[in-house]
Amino acid sequence: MVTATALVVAAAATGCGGSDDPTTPTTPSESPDRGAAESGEDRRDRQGAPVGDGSGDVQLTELGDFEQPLHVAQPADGDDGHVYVVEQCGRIHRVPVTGGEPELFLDLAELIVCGGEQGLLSVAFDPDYAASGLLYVYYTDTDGDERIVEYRRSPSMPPVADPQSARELVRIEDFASNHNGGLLLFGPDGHLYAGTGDGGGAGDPERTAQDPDSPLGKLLRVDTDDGDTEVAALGLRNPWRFSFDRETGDLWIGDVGQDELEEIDSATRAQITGNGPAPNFGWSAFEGSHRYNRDQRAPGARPPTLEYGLDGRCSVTGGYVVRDRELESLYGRYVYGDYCEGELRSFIAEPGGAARDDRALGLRIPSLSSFGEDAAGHLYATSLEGPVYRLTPARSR
Ligand SMILES: [Ca+2]
Repeated sequence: MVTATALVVAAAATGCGGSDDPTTPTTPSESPDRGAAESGEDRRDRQGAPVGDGSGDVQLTELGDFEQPLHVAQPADGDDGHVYVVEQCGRIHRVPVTGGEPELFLDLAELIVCGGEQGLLSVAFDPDYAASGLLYVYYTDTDGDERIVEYRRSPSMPPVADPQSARELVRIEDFASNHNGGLLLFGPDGHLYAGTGDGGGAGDPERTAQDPDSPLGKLLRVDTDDGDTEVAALGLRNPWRFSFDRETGDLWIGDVGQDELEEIDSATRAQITGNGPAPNFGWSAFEGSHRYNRDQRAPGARPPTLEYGLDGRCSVTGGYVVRDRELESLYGRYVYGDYCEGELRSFIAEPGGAARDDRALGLRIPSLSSFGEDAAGHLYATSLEGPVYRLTPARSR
């Protein structure tokens, strides 16, 4: 049962763009090109490989019902057919993909503050988790600061994380309850990446996003040995969810916007993991393609791959480039959605270029809080109202 109050609270969870600066009127931006239908022969990626038409043939298969779920992950070995569902208020459940009773894997409820955009925000498993038993969580602690902490699996069956094994890698002081980033993912180079928000308030008040010395407003590369961090990308407002294309290693970020524009940013694998300058996505010199803080400069800022105005939508939920061969209509397309509207959409994924053929899939998930991908490339989506889904081929008629 979802009450109106719960929805209002939930609406803040992903950094609802238009709501955090009441002094600035929300001005509808001009409607960005959402992509005209293209002929079949144009539906190819930059390597010339065919991609899906984005037209459907996909259904939502419910995995279970949880308390404010906002992330799904799985160790690289598939963990005997189990995925892990993260609940905002601090619990991680180990869940059979084929259905069945969830097992409580880790409970951090006493360590975190939960509500709005705060809480336990993601889990990532060491690429060698089967042998090492190491996993990493990102949460806002009871002081409202961000923490990245390592845990270790205990030898029990079913497996659980040992709460006594906590080893703090990163602690980031934060000045406001919103814009906390929150996703941990291992990249194609085997390093741990973390998305951080600009700290919060509205309009980048501390001017953190373009400050190379601030850990806020960044994509950070985290050394899991000593907790050292490097800036992998900057100029981000609240990169709530990002992903790496499992085939190309390219980076995709859903960066939650301020008053006018939600944006999806991208960069190639080489631009993120190579030795060149960290890609700059422009905030807060720019909101999407619009100039924003005129006292800020963003040298070499990259325009968004896609931006959209707040016509019933409020907060982008970044997704994945689909590499599940069973989802033929989505193959090679970037799937994303909006927290408020909940409509799943997709476009042809070419990092650095403008989105092509952006279109609705015909599925809607209210309070769409996150996407997730398992070790085999199957896609999941969570609703903060409870359900967790796997995207599966539509049943034959
Ligand atoms: Ca914050």
